[in-house]
Amino acid sequence: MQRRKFLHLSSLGLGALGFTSFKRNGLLGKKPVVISTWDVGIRANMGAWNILSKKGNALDAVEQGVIITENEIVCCVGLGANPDRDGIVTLDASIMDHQSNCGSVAFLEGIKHPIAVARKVMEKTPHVLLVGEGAQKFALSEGFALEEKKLSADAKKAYNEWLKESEYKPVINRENNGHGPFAPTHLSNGEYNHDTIGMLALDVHGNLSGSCTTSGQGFKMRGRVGDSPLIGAGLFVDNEVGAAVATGQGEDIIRIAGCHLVVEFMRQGNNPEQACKKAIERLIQKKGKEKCKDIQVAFIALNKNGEYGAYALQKKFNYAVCDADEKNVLIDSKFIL
Ligand code: SD4
Repeated sequence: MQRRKFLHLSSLGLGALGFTSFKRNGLLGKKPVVISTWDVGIRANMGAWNILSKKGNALDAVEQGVIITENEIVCCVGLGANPDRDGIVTLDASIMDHQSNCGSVAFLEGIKHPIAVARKVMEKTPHVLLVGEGAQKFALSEGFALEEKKLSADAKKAYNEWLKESEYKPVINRENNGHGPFAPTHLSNGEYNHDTIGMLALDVHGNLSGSCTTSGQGFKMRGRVGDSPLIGAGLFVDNEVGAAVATGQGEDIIRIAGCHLVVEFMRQGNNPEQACKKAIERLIQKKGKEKCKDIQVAFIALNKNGEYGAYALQKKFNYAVCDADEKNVLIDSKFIL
């Protein structure tokens, strides 16, 4: 089931990653590694690797990595993403470092880089989570620009399409098959139906950090906040053990405190893949197999030794891994259903 696609960086026009100089320099300490959700992670990993390969720290790497995705209008993350039911894009993001410092923002409008605001919340406030108007006010006070309230062309098209039916019921975020009411009308290639990137990194100093940024579910109820900005649900880092980040149906990730659970399973001696699998099994146990058929939930995890793994409820979840040996590869996750 696990298939590795070796992506040729040159064919992607991405240039040299610095792997050779990394090897030549013979870095001491831990071998850095970065992993991230979905195939957009391939490009995001490049930004993170740029920092990790120069002995930079994991926190900078996970911030700069996902900023690349937030900048990509073609992706479902950031201000180019699908709006809520009122036609407004609202963003959630979180970040956590090796000292268990964390920061997040939720229901944030008009700011291009929520992950950078989340980091400011972590570093400059006594709080962990700022939401809505308060989060935006804080961002502006920190010098972030207020962007024009305008949907991207793709999001506008998808929203207009959704408005035809505008079924006002809880969203079934089926991210795995590209069909159904919330299918990826947003993108032309028909492959994507996800709105999130989560990233975990281990740096040469042996420290772990993680980040997660999302527009949440397209056409969600106004004010809805998912798992991504909730520490312990969408993201968790414990530098003694490992780190995990989630994607998929946020409500179901929250109900099992998913990422904290994955890290605790690693603490009990499971490797990252086993830990992710056990968390998915817990969800099935709580929710029932039948009700799990219409949702997707996936976790990726990285432990202190640089071992990584993932598990999903359904097929068609993949994640990108970048380290000095493997280069930058996309891996199809194992799944249960
Ligand atoms: C959420 N977990 O807001 C996010 C959605 C997601 O790919 O992961 N989409 O529920």
